[in-house]
This record gives sequence, C-alpha cells and structure tokens, in this order.
Amino acid sequence: MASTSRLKDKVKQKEWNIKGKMSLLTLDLSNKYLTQLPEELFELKDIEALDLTGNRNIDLSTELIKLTNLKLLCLHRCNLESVPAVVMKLSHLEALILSNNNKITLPDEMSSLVNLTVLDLNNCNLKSVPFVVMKLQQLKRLMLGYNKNITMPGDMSSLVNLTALDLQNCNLGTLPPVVLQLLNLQELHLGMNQISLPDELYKLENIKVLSLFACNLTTVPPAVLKLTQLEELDLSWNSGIHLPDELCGLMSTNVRVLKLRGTGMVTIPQVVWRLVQLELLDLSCNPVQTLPAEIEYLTNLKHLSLLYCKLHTLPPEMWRLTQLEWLGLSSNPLQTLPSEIGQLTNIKHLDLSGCNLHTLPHEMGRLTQLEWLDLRDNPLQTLPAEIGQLTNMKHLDLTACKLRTLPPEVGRLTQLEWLGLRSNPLQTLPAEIGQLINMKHLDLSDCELHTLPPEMWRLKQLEWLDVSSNPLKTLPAEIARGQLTNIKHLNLTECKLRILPPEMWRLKQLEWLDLRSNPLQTLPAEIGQLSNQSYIDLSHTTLITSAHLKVAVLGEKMAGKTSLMQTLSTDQSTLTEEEDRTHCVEITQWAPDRNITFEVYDFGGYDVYHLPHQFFLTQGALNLLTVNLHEYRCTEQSYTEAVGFWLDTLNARVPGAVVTIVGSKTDLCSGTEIEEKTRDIQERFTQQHNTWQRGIQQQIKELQFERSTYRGADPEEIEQQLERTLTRPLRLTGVYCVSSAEPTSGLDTLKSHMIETANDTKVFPNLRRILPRKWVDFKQELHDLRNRPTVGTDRGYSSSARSSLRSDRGYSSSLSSVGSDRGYGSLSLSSVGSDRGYGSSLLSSVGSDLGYSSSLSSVGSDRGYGSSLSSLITD
Ligand SMILES: Nc1nc2c(ncn2[C@@H]2O[C@H](COP(=O)(O)OP(=O)(O)OP(=O)(O)O)[C@@H](O)[C@H]2O)c(=O)[nH]1
Ligand SMILES: [Mg+2]
Repeated sequence: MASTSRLKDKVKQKEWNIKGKMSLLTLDLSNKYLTQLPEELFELKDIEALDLTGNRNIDLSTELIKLTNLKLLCLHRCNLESVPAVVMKLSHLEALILSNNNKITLPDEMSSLVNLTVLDLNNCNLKSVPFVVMKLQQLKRLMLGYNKNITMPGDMSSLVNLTALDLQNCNLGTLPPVVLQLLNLQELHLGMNQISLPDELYKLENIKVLSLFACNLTTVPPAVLKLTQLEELDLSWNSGIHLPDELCGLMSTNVRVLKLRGTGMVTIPQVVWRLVQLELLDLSCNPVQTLPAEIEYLTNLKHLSLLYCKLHTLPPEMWRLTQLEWLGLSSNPLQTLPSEIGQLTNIKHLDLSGCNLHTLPHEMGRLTQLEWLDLRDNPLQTLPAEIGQLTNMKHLDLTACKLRTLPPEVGRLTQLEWLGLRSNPLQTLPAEIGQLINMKHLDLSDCELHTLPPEMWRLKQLEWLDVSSNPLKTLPAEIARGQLTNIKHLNLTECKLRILPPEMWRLKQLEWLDLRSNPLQTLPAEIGQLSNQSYIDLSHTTLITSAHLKVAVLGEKMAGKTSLMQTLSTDQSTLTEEEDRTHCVEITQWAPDRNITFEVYDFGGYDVYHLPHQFFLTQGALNLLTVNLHEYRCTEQSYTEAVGFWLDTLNARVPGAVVTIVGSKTDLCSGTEIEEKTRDIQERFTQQHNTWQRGIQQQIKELQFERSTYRGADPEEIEQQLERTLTRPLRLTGVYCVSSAEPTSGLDTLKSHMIETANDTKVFPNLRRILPRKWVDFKQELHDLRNRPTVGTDRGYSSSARSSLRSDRGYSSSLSSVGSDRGYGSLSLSSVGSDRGYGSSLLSSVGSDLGYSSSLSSVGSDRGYGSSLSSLITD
C-alpha cells in the first residue's frame, strides 16, 4: 500500500495542449524504464491522463481498463510495433498519443475507439495514412507531422468532425488535394514543407489557424489573404518574406496572432502596425535595431515577443501598450530600462534576461501584477527594495546576476514558488528567505554560501533544492527537524561536506539525492530510512554506490551461451570452439556502462550440471534463457528441453524470477523461421504458465480439503507458501533474437534491454546500494584472494563446496560472490574468513547476530549498516 500512496503523490493536474489547452489529472510515468505497468496504478481510478513517454517496449496489462476515467494516453517514444491490445478496449479514450514510434502499425481493431477525438501520429515513419484512421469518425485533431513523404488518401470524407490537421515537415511540395475536401478544418499546420499553396485554399473558409513557418516563402501566398476567418498566422522562419499591403485588407478584421520570428527583418514592414486587432505579435530573432513610434497603434496587444533582436533602445510609445501582459525582451543589448516601464501595470510575464542591465528602475515596483520575471544574465549588483512590492510574483530568475546580497524585502514575495539564484557571489542569505513559504523550487548553486540561514528550513513546500558548489562544510540539523519535509530533489554536489546530519534521513519524500564530490567520511546509519529515494549519486565521495546485478545465463548445451556473453562483453563476435564446453558454471564480470556491473553466471548446459545449478539460482537475478533457434523444433518435446525444463526449475527455486528468453544463432535461420519459432515459444510459455497457476490452485484446494486429516508439515504454512508462489509468478521480460556470429545481430537491443531491466526499480528495487568505502575495500581484499594460488587448493573450502562447485574458475568465483550477495551463503564466506584470519567466529557471529546466513553486503544493506557489524569490520 505504501507504494500506492507514492504513485498517488505523483498524480497532478497537467496542461495538455491537445484540443486547445486542457488540464487533466495526470500520472506522469515517463522515462521510468518500465517494462510493465505498476500494479498500484490500477487503484488510481480518478486519473484522466497517463503519460508513459519513453518506456520502451512497455507491456500494457489488460488491467488498464480499470481506469475508467482515462481520457488521454501518451505512448510517445515507446518503441511500439503495434497498438497494445488493451488500448483498443479503452473505448472511453479521447486522446491517444503515439508519436515517435517509428515502427508502429495501426490495427483495424482500433476502430473500437469510438470516442477518440485526438490522434497524434507525428514522426511514426508512416508512408501512408493507416486505413483505420478513416474509421475514427469522432476525430477532431489528427497529427501526421514529421512523416516524411507520407501519401495522403484520396478520400477523407468520413472524418466529418476533423477540425485540425497537422502535416508539418512531411516533405510536401504541394497541398494534397484531399485537404481541400476537409471543409470543417479550422487549423492547418504546414510548417517545414517547401510547399506552394493552391488558390483553392480559400475554399477552406473556416480556417482560423494557419501555420506556414519555415516553408521557404518569399511572399504571403495570395490564397492566404482570402481566408477571412483567419485568426492566427505563423510565417516565422521564412527568411526575407515580403508582407504585402493586402495583409491588412480582409485579414485584419480577425487576425489576432501574427508570428514573424526569424524572418530576417531589419525594419518591420509598416503593414504590421496597421493590424490593430493584433493581440500577439512575435518579432523575435530579427535583426531590428529600433522600433517605430507606430507600435503604439497596436493597442490590443497583450503579448509582444522581441527576444533575440538587436534593440538598443525602445520607443517611449511602447510603454503606452498598457494591455500588455507578456513582454519578452531577452538578449537585446538594452543596458538600461526607462522608468516608464512602470506604466505596464497589467504585465504578468516579463523576460529581461541577457539585456546587459546594470540597474533596475525603482518604478518596476509598480508592476504589481507580475507573476514571472526573468532577469538572468544581467550584471545587476543589487536589486531595488521595491522588488518587495511585486507580491504576486511566482517565478523569479536571478541566475548569474552578480548579486552580492539580496534585499530583505525579498521576504515579502510570499507567492514565490520558483527562485533561481545560481551563480551569484552571494555570501549570505537574508533570514527573510524563511518567509517564502510557498517556495517549491530554489536554486542556490554556485554561490559563495558558507552557511544557510536556519530560517530556510521553514520552507515547508520546498520540493527541489540545489545548493551544489557552495563552500558549505555542514548542513544544519534543522534541515529535517524543521518543516522541510517535502523535499524530493536535493543537490549537494561539491559542497565540502564531511558529514551529514542524521536528521537528514527524515526527508521521507526524497527521491533524488546528489552528494557527488564531497569529502564524506561516513553516512549516517539512518540511511536505510530513505524509503522513497530512487536515485543517489555518491561518486567522488569516499563512499561509493554498488550496482551489481547477477545475470544467470541458462540453457541447453551448445545453445550459444558462452559465445553470447563473450560477444556482448567484447563488442565483437567471439565464438567458442566446438570442444570448448563450460564446466558447471563460470563467473565473470561485465560492466556495459559505468553505472552497472553484471556478474555473469554462465552455466554449462550438460545434463550432469543441472543439479548443482540449483545452488546458484537466487532471487534478485536476471535470468537469460538461451535457446538455440537453429535446433529448436516447434514441438512440445523441443520446448520442454530448451525452455520448459529451465523455467520449471526457476519457478520452483525462485518465485518471481525475472527471465529474458534469448533466441540464439539467428544467422543460421531464415526470417520466417525466427518468427515462427519465437511465436511458438511464446505460445507454449503462456500454456506452461497457465498450467503452473492451475496446478498450484489445485494443490491449495486439495490441501484445504485434506486439512483435517493432514499429517506432517503445517498445512496452513504450505498453503501460504503456495499462495506466495501464485502471487509471485515468473516474469518474462521479452524474447530477443541474436546472432553472435559475424556480422552479429540483435545484440545492441539485448544489451539495452538488460540495462533497462536492471535499472527498473520495480523489477530490481534493491540494486543500488550505498556502501561505505571500508566495505568496498574489504570486498576487494576478499576478491584479491583469488589471485593467491594457495587459496582453495589446500586450505579452505569444505569438501561439499568443492565437489559441488568445482570448475575451472570455481573457487575464485565463489570468492567474488562473497560480499555481493549473489552467491553461496555462509558456507564459502566462513571458510574464506578462517583462511584469512578474519576469524570464522567473527564472520559467523555476524551471520548469527543478525540472523543472516548469507553474504556480508546483504547484512549491510538490509540492516542499514547495523553498527555492530561495521564496528566489527573496522576493528
Ligand atoms: N553460427 C553460429 N554459431 C554459434 C553462435 N553462437 C555460438 N555458436 C557456436 O555454437 C557452439 C556452442 O556455443 P557456446 O557458446 O559454447 O554454447 P554454450 O551454450 O555456452 O554451451 P555449453 O557451454 O556447452 O553449455 C560453438 O561451436 C559456437 O561457435 C551463433 O550465433 N551463430
Ligand atoms: Mg558455455
């Protein structure tokens, strides 16, 4: 249940720009390396939007239909090849975002989405519009942008409700004739096409929004001037475009929005100043040096964008545009602002970043409606006290402003939610900062702060705090003793911290903690209480994180296991010789990237090794079941030998085992063969899975029936055990086909899958562990033992260990497993201990004290470095 509430905390109102702006109760699970949906999700019945962006190859459970309020599903960049079956059952769905899935096909069953009004197929590598789209009669908005050379159908008359069509960047030379049939169109997006528009465009008389940015236009196409309903026209990035006088003819009655960004204009054509209805004018990125007095005619202007122009001064008439709510002047070499800016009393959003301002006029204090002020990159050394009058301010960016102090009046900005002070030579902060009780995001990085005011810890809404690169030697205990308990993201990189206050671990909401490059000596024992934290970086501290994952490579003899792992780890085809068989198990390490090390257990496939294998199958491992696709026959017997047997073993030994099936030797198979065989494996797996479930249910029933007469073990306990097995089924994360022979294939995909699975905190929640340096050194010392020839030969391993584990590299392997919780348990640990004078009493006392029989690091992590243990090691 704890995890449900955590997921619940992530549910937020979010603005989706789909049918115009829409605010939906959204759960954002984007980029979480999910392979499956978390179970807790299905309890969040209220959510209206689910964002799964970037979870590649995610498998959507049918339980998704429980979310009956779901209106929007975003599957952007999920590497989908088809629309997941459950999506077709979400008949209440109104918006489906499938953009950036460039292998996707749309099945006919999608026609069941009878309420779908928005379909986003941008950048899906579509060569034509999928047939089923024409059946989605409720569609209002269809996005087909970034599908280069897409051919449009001859007839789209079934889409009677279509009001918006996006064909941006489709490499269109002319407007597809079918578009002219869509008489209800109100929005047409044709940007980034070198398109010539036909005169018939005027037939689309309902067009309100027309986007023609970056279309290489030299003038406004005459047809556009006839669109009498036009409200919004985007002509940005058409360098040197001519604006004819006619622009203010028919159009001027309705046109509210004109975008002329990056059109190379040195002077703005007079016709623009005659468009007196304009509410939004975007002139950014034009090399204009001055603006004429005529700007004052645009009395309806609410939004004026002049970012990245070359304005040294602004005409006094501009300050008469008192309707302005949004003014962007970023990156103009203004140097000063006149006091008249104080007349813009309706302004809410003001961007003055990078304007080379040395001072701000006191009259700024009159802009009391201001909610968003960006002053980044200005050589301001002080702020006027009047800043305290801007009491509606929510977002204030003062990054890189050369500020040495902040006026105490800042404390009056009690609505402030976002404050950026990065890269200012601030040595202290005023105590008044503690009054900003609505603050959520505070960036104090790269200042010169030696201490933080204790009042700061009253910011109880604070979720994101960056104090990195400040010479802070300590953090006050108030950090957690106060009310700063909502913090989710805390960056303490490069802060000269030697210790952390133990109270820090009361920050129960913490999800992201960066402690890089601090001379930390220890971590408080309370570390274990940081239950929510999913990212912690301790690099360049004297502590390190350990992310080791056991990868067990299983499968029949000659399946290609050893060749696969060698090829993966060396990045080039490395096949074994025919006589080069693996004996029992070989253990090696492979670090595919700097964040993770796989401890690879490569099993010998010969039948005689099957029994000892069982000792090595443990929880918390990724099992790669390798199947020789060349030899595989689509028969029950072949399945049982190559797959079924191994899964049965795993299922019995390790409930909830995580398995990836790897079909090997695809170089020896045809494409259809690969397809048929993998399908066969998947189908038989489903049958096997169902048989397990039925079998266990049957056993539970029998047990209940026989309970009264049952002798021997406690039937209730057995029943609970069976139920546990039932609720923790084996997890198949996918079937991947590879060839290790030159030229290799499928290996990159498999590697990415392994890394993604390893990083999936739902699958391997305990992967990342924080180990004090001493632990790591100890492990290393044990590890080094394997290079000593005497170990294991005439001292050490008990005979049982020797007989069951003997292999070419068996002894060393058992050592490397010590301390990393991947291995044999107390047997090898205590024998190593006694060899090296750690004293078996010490190590066995560790085990028995804490009730563990397995390895050291599991003791450490599970117990939060129980002090008795670390003192034992230290001593
Ligand atoms: N053509 C081809 N041959 C392969 C491929 N992978 C492995 N082989 C060959 O198949 C044979 C068995 O490969 P191994 O990698 O040793 O198989 P294994 O699963 O480790 O076998 P055991 O250690 O006996 O369990 C060797 O002769 C390899 O050269 C492949 O992708 N393509
Ligand atoms: Mg082998």
